[in-house]
Amino acid sequence: MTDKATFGAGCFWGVEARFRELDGVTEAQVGYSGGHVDKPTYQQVCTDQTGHVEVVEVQFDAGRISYETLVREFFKLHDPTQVDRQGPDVGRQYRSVIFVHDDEQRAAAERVRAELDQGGTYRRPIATAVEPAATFWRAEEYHQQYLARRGGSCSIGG
Ligand code: MHO
Repeated sequence: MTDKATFGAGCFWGVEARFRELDGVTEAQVGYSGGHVDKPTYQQVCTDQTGHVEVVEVQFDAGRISYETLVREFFKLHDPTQVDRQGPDVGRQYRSVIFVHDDEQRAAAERVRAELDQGGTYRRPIATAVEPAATFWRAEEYHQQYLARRGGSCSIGG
């Protein structure tokens, strides 16, 4: 059985590539979530006017990797203290957010966030939001597995 997890951590190209590397992650696709326009396009989302975040929707085998491990990887692959931006990419579409699919995911996400916030890992407070999952709109095909197909890397996560 596969479960679903959804994360926003800046430009979705690099985030997708990182999640795909994890054992137990069976699928990952990039898209937009959390906004107020149906079927948003990349151009629309780029304007920061639709309210959407660039996200990665991960399918995983909970028998091989736990949701909590995914949350920890999410924190590692970006800087969660940045507000409404990630590295050179600025705007609310790049904000740090965990879209949770049930109460168990919410509890795990909030627990890990609190632990890292209080554990002295970061010099600044964690800005990551934990919000209920909204409609996931799959991004245009040319954005799927972008780095794998094009080579190169994103500004985050090397
Ligand atoms: N600065 C990046 C953002 C792309 S990401 C899909 C670029 O335009 O190359 O938002």
